[in-house]
Amino acid sequence: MNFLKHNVFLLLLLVSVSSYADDGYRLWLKYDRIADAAKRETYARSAQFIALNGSSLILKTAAEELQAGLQGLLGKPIPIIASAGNQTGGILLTVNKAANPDVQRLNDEGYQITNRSNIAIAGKTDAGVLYGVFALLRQLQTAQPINGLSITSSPKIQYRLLNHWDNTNGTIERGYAGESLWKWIELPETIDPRYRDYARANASLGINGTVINNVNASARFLTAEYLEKVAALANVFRSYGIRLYLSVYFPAPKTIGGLKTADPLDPDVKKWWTDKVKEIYKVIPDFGGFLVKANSEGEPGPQDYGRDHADGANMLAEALAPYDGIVMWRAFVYKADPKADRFKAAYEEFKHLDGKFNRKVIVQVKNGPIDFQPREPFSPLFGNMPKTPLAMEFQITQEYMGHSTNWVYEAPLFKECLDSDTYVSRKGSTVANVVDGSLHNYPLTAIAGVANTGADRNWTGHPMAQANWYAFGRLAWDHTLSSEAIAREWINMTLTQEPKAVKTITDLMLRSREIYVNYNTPIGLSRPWTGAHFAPEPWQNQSSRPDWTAIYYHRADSIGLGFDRTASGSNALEQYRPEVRRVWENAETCPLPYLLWFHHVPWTKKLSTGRTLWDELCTRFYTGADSVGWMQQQWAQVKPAVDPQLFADVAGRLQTQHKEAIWWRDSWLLYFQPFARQPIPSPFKKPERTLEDVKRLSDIYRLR
Ligand code: GCW
Repeated sequence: MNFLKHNVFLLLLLVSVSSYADDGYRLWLKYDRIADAAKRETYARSAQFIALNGSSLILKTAAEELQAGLQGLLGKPIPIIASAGNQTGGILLTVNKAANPDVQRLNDEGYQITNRSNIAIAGKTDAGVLYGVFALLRQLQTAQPINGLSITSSPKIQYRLLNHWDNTNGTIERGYAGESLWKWIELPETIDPRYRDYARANASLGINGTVINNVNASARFLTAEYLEKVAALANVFRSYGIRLYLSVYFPAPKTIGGLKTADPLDPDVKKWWTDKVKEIYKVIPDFGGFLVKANSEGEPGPQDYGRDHADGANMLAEALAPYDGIVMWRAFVYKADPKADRFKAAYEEFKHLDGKFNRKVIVQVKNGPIDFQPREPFSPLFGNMPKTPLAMEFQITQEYMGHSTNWVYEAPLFKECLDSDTYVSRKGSTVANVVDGSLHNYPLTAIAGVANTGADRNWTGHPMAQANWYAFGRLAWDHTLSSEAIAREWINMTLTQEPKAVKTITDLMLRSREIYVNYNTPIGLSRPWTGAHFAPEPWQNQSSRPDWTAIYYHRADSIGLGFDRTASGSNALEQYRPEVRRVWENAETCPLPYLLWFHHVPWTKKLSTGRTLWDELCTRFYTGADSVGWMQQQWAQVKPAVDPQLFADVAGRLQTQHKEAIWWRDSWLLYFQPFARQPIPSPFKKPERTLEDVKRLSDIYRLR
């Protein structure tokens, strides 16, 4: 009796845990039992066993993931068997190299899923099968029909990576979800189970690589002691098809190698790197390669020795030559030149090196020319380096996007860049087609997302920021997916399947980025000055370098606002193709979202909306901030359909977001108003505080 009581209690506890306290840890891989019994039964008829044809590490992972997922969704155990024989109604996992012509058409990591007498998941490699397993689970998780299922899918980009800006001391540069996931002190002896959960979340999206340390790199990662720790992580990631990469500190041969120089053309330096690479592959046989930030923001690099980026990158590529590893060399560079336009820097330093890089080098370019702003035009390097593979670098972590208190769904931002037309050779030469290699026939293709993960229980700080990790991974696999489709998928797997709530949350997500831009940097404003990248400080005019002030970017004066990048200004527009340039260089045809990126516009100028610049700015800032109120109302409506703990968490963050949106609005407008000499137009009520008030607030936020 006691036993029974105890178990009933446990059962109740379990039920209440699974239906009420969602701490977000399980991400989109929840696998809760499908509530609809008929649906469950239909699925179960096609999932009576898993036949595993093969024994590799990754195939084993695939079978186990499928088994665990089905057990959860169907509520019963599914056996893994070696061969189906004549049995039907099961799931076959096969690496199919020769037989099936459809599989032949896949690329190495692609998969095919068919459902005839059995569900067959096939790929050319075991990784393909693993991705197929997650695709099938996604079908079931999102309640899709599986009868007659026939899906083939191949990733459009080869290297799909997260970049972690994690430091040896456990901090994360621009991380808003707690400390680093990697516990360097405990490694390699203690393996936190979370490393595996991290790997499976990534693999479920098709992410196949991860750079585990900050691009502002510590040389320590290349020491034998740290390599042992790093190798322990690689061992975990391997079974999920994820390769590990390291960011390197360019002068490491000096700092840890005892050499007098780190000159990339010096024979001793070359030898040091060759030996180091050998040492790395001894402990990590599938090591992915290096990511390098050099001669950027004070990081040393080849230019310190009179060499260029290609010299530096090629030296590392040569050291990697005997192995299957690559170099991702970042193009995020800009000099402290008061006369220069930071916008032009990457192009100026890299364009002339096109064709000079070793075949193992990919140049990694941020989506925009400046620095992960809420909205930027695409970097002019895309389309202008036909002989050098370019990787896309997006930022998932919300450095300029309101950290962990602002709900911003980033897929629309990623898509806006990927879908931009570079006009390289014909209409339709999108940035995505540059990055996926189809436009210039790149031999290597890559996409990276600066991770938003940390040791917070829910991984990403803001629970809704999980969707940004998700969206990055899904787009890295297939950039043609729509923001809406990805949002729906994620919501169905993660939050709720109640149709009205799904619709409401999808709407919220799709509008969230535009709302943020409106109260943060409307009409093409930007704000990449130093500090926490959080407090709005348009008045900031002092710094060690001009491009680390606010006034450098917005250029407000008594005439108008915005950075003139036409021929009468910095002429950055000349870096784009004529078709792009012609539209953007004319203030009449330049789309409003980019206007202040390229033009210094008079306060009184009438814009296409019929309002003057000043009135338009006010309208954007006010409606943007008010829209957060709308977000709050919408969120309130989904309360019955989502987990209470999650509901309360998001509701709290939305309250903060609202406060911050008003703060942003007031700061910009109170600062600009004396230049514009205009009243806040009706129907908007003028800010209740003064410029001094908001300045004080910013100071408080900057105090550490
Ligand atoms: O956006 C800036 C960040 C730096 C970062 C740098 C970069 C890792 O403020 O924190 O450094 O970009 O991308 O290298």
